Amino acid sequence: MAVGGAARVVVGLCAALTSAALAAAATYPLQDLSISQGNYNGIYFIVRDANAAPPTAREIRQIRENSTATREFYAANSGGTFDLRYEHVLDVPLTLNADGTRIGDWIADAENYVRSQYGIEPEDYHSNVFDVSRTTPDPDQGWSGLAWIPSNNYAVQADINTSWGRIVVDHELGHRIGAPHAAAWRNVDDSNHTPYVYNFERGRYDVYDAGQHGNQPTTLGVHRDEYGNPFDVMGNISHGHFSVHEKLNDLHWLSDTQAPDLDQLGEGVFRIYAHDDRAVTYDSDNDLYGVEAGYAADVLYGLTYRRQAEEYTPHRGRYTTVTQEITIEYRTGRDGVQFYLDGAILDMDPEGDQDRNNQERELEVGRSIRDIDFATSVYQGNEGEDFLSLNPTAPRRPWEVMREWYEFSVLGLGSDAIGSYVDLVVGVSDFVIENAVAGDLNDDGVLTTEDWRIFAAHTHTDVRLLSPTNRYLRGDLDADGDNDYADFVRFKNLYVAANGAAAFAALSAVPEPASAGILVAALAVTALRGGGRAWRK
Ligand SMILES: [Ca+2]
Ligand SMILES: [Ca+2]
Ligand SMILES: [Ca+2]
Ligand SMILES: [Ca+2]
Ligand SMILES: [Zn+2]
Repeated sequence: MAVGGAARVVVGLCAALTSAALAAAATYPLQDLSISQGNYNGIYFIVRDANAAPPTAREIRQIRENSTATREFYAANSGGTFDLRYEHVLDVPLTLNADGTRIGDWIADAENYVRSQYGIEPEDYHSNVFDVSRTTPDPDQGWSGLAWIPSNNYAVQADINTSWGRIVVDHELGHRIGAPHAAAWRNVDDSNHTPYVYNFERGRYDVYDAGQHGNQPTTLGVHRDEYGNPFDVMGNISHGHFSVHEKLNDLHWLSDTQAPDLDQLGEGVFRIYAHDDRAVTYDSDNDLYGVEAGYAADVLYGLTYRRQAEEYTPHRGRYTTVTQEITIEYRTGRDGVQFYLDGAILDMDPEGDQDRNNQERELEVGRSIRDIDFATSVYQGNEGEDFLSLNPTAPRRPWEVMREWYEFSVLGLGSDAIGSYVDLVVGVSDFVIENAVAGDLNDDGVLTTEDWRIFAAHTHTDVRLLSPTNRYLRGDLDADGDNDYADFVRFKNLYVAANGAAAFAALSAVPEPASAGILVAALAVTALRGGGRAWRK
């Protein structure tokens, strides 16, 4: 564990990279690199009843314009590595049922029509987009759009000329290239889900109450809402970018070096750039959409790590160890960082309510969270199931599940030539430090002259760039980012309480903070917090 080490500040790195980023030429997709990277052609099928009027030239022009919006969206998302143009926008009249619904194998009929009437092979194309807005939905049809995986087919029932229709077509194309739904962890308390927290003092589960228990991103029985991410086109409502988790794992638009494993980096201050602010550009000679500058190779667009936690396993009647994947990202214009657990966004913000559309999910600037504050013991509730009916055993305490953990503090926002960014402080803490004697700055369990030496050595230093634990270990006992007179008062009171006034007086033999020395006579006894760390909630 590296708590004692100086925090590594990697933000300075960026100055050198700026010029390189500026010099970089625009990025455009190459030919067919993979399903999600390359320059592709698709066919847009305008499916209609054989007796209805064919689409007008104006309607086809409108579809072309809408496809431009899709191409720009995908250029920005992919960092200029994916582009799908509709090579053909085709009128496809089919015989429909009397009520306007589609008959049995209508996709095969539509493809065969294109083969026979236009001499075009649909399977030679990356995407077959079926616009079925001119047909009637089936009575039990639950979808606005649908992708058949694996195949190149996806259908859109929504009107492509509306903003909803454009979300649907971009969402279905997302499935076509490998993206799953964008989920969220939500502590919904309704007829389907009852979230619980474990009351360690009383040895029982209590129904979660935000007012009483504070913000908890993953209560027991939490709902993993499959479409619940309000920022992501693969959720249900927005036209926002794919998440870093998807760009990394499913779409391969970002690499492991751009969203690296935090376990390999360790503690430090990390500058994470927004992954959703690439400026789009168009190459008219080659009819290609790309971006003015692709994702920079040597900056961070996110962080990832894996950790061991426990999950309740009903058929075993106990908690079992699981590996979780955490992803951290920043979106431009947001006021903090977003955390994802196994690809689903966590709610790190006590603001906002339980509405799935609420966008208060970030860990905001100025706030901190520890790894053990979320999801050390989890159970994903099934719809209509009450977690307590499973007679669950007690979870372990968070620091028993995780003996060592990260703590995150969001320092601030900014922007430079590369883009907008957030600075995130990452520290490591562990059970020993968490439970140590207050004022014990060398973490040996006792308050001695050695702790005073450390305190004195850091007097009047600025420790804001350190994690909460490392601030504390440098004498910032009141957690306001410095080691100053107020911290001295705390240290003195702790020391007197532990070793007596005479022992503290004897410390004058060792170096003492200058201003504190002057004011020593004026010290009043200040009410002390109980043994815990000042930054602890
Ligand atoms: Ca097809
Ligand atoms: Ca907020
Ligand atoms: Ca000590
Ligand atoms: Ca302080
Ligand atoms: Zn979907």
